[in-house]
Amino acid sequence: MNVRTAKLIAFALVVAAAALRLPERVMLLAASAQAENQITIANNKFEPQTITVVEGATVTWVNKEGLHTVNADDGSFTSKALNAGDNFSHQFAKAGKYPFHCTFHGSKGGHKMSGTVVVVKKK
Ligand SMILES: [Cu+2]
Repeated sequence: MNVRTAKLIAFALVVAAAALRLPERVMLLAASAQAENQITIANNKFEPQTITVVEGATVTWVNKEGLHTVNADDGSFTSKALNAGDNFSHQFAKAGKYPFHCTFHGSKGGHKMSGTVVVVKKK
């Protein structure tokens, strides 16, 4: 083949590769949007410790290791004991501050393994 044909083929391959990668990028975008309302559980900590979400949002706790619980200090939500790989989700309908803790490694009032979900009104 001549140089011109080779260049055309190379160009077509680049376009095809870019087109094939598109669904992967869309999935990455979707994943990062979801991660916004996510709290990771690892090393006997909630990460982030404080999360701010909008009314109606669902927060998901993802347990990466150990045995933990997610209990609202006021009892408005309680998870079962979560093993590594388990998730827990709760939807927050009303604006307010929702402190929570792990019953095994923390306690009410922000002691040790604990965190806060701050729910703000929709604009
Ligand atoms: Cu714990």
